[in-house]
Amino acid sequence: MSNFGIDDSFIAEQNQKARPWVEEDYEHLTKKLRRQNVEIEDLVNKAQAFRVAVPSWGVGTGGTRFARFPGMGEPRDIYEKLEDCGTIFKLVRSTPAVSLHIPWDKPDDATKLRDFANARGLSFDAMNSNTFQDQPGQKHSYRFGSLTHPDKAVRQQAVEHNIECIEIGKTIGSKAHTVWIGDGGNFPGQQHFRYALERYLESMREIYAALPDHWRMFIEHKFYEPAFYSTVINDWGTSYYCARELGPKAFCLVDLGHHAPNVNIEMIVARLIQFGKLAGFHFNDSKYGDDDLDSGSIKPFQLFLIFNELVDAELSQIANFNPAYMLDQSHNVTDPIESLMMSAVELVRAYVQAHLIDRSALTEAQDKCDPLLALSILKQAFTTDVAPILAVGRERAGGAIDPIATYRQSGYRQRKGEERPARKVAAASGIV
Ligand SMILES: [Mn+2]
Repeated sequence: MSNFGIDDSFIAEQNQKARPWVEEDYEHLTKKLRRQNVEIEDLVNKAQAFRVAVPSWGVGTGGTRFARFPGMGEPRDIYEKLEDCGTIFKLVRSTPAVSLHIPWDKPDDATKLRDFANARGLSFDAMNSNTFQDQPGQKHSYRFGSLTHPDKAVRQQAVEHNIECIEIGKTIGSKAHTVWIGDGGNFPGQQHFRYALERYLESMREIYAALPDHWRMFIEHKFYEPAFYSTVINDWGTSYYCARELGPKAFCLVDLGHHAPNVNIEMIVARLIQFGKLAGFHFNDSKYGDDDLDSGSIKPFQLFLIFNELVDAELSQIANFNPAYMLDQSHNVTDPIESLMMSAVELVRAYVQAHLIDRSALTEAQDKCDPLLALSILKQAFTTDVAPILAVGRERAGGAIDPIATYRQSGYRQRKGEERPARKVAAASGIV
């Protein structure tokens, strides 16, 4: 049985309906930007060049520690997850890479998996290990930690798992390995802070030694949860220290949800860029904690300010500046495909808007100590509606002018509901 997919002619047909407004708005925006000495075609090129990876676990419905409400036609294995990732890529065009989580996505045959993905135009982004939960048949438990556990045998098991992830990654064409651990303590006195960090470095050195030459290692910090009193890799400073200790292939990954409320994340980004250790991002948004809400849904201005730093580094041609972008969200009440598409679009929007900032005027305002003018220069870029640029960029690349409307019109989810009757055991829904 061949599975349903949205074909190019359907997308083209849907695009025809939207073309009149796109053309009108694009023409208007062309004139508006020209008054600011900005050539709109340059921004379309920027929009088309932007890439963000989709996490395999993002296409399944997420959950909280209270409950999970499965959606219709959820993917039941890694092949069905890739099918959904392929659909997202087809409509938005900015998401050609998928990030796997092992063992959730452990392939029976890694070569077959790679070929399946490649046939859909997909490639593989960073690998992700999982030592924050126990798997069936596992010899040692991670209940009290993994890479930092006091027992050497537990640490060794966790190290070997990470090396296994790298081995799978080599076959499927991945070039990075992300390590996030839930290790920490729930009570004062439970863990010796210095010893735990020493053990972390000892374990990570073994994993680092298994990295192929052209690979990068991403260290993901998080200030709390699942440990509620202390976490071993709790902030960017600790992450930076470890990345420096490990060597030139180790970098610091920023997950937007992994900071205390109101922390100036864009400044952390600037620091890591300056120190040459920015790995990239796990994009999401949050209101209270690690909420894993859709990117740009709560603090779009913060997202823009982060991209301001990224674009500033890009335009300054900072050496070895090559951040990896990935979405890391939990879709509890929406269709995951719709959320991921909208989030990918929000990132391109912030990226294009950041390219609209008049940087020489901003530098002048900074040098003349004019905060009001500096802010107004940022706001002018942030309040410019770049939707026509994004729509034209997608359409020219064969994607949808309106990805959500086209997706809904296609009946994809209903068809998957028929093709994928729910299995008794639901897929793991953890999000990091
Ligand atoms: Mn993350």
